[in-house]
This record gives sequence, structure tokens and C-alpha cells, in this order.
Amino acid sequence: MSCLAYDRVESGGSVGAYSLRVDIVPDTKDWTWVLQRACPECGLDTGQLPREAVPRMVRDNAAAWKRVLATPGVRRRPRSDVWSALEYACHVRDVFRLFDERLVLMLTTEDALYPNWDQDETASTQRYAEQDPTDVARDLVAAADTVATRFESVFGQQWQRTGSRSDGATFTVESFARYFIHDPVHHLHDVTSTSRSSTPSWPST
Ligand code: NI
Ligand SMILES: [Zn+2]
Repeated sequence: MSCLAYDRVESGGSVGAYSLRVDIVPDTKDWTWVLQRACPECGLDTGQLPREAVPRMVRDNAAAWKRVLATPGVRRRPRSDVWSALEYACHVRDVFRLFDERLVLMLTTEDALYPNWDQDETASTQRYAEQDPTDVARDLVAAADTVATRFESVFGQQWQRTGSRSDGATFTVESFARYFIHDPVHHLHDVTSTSRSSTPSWPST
């Protein structure tokens, strides 16, 4: 599975305001382009979002995941190489936690450098597929509330504080907020889109 939060370092050039890598390889796909244009899959256009909308979007998204996790079949993978709804939900919960940690780092240190996170390794070592959907729903909602509250606390010049990934992609708190919200929105689309049974919308690795 590939995802915007993936940040293993690979060779790549940097162009443009967000250090977009253009010579991407499949398993290190860089999703910073979601800051530049609407996503053709989930439809979210992060550039059109008021930054103040992010906390409410996070909470709405978490509420939707809670509904998804209460339906039958959440452990079923549509294909062997596509995550189940449960696995996606675990990932989204961990994205909420990870981005809250990164936001704290940006708010408390100058030019923060994010520690690496390997989402596929996490999915494997944390045994996403074996987790309990009720526990995951509870923890996902709690993690969403934490990061939403953190974004609500951001004010004034804090929006311009910066952080960087190890691949050189650099964010302000504002672009980080836009970049962040695409991930849970996109994954909710992944698991609720009607085409899911036949066409995985997310590249696998
Ligand atoms: Ni993701
Ligand atoms: Zn998307």
C-alpha cells in the first residue's frame, strides 16, 4: 500500500514550492501534489479549503470511520493486495496520532524535522488485520479529537512555522494541515466507493 504519509528516503529531484518529487517510484509515491490540485480519486481540493475547516473535517471523518467499523465484513480484503476497511482504519488512526506528533514538533521546535515513519512496517508489526474493530473505532475517534483540538489551538504566526520530511519536502503548519486532511478523506473514499470490489483505487506496493 502506498500513501502520502510514506516517507522513506529515495532518490528524487525537487521542484516547486513544495519540493515535489517527479521521478517517483511506485512504493515511495509522493502525495504532496495534493496541495497543488484536486485529487482525481476522492475529489478533495485542499487548496480550496479554509484552514479553519480542518478540525471539523477530522471529526466528521472519524465519525464516518466509526460507522464503517460497525458494519459487517470490515476484515475482508477486496483483493489480497488491498487493505481491508479495518486495516485502513488502523492506518488512519495512526495517521491522526503521527500528524499530531508532527504538529507538536512544528509548534515547539524551529524548522522541525519529522522522524521517519514506515506505514507498511507499522501495519505489519502492529498486526492491523487482527485488531478489534470496536477498539480501533474508539481509539480512532480519540486520536481524531486530539489532533483536531491541536489544530484548533493554532493561531496567528504559528500557521507559518515549518517542518520537513527526510526526503526534503517542507511544510508550513498551514500546508501541513491541508496535506494531512487529504489522507483520511482519501482512505474513507477508498473503503466506501462503490468501485472498491473491482478496482482498487490505491496503489499497492
Ligand atoms: Ni495514508
Ligand atoms: Zn484523494
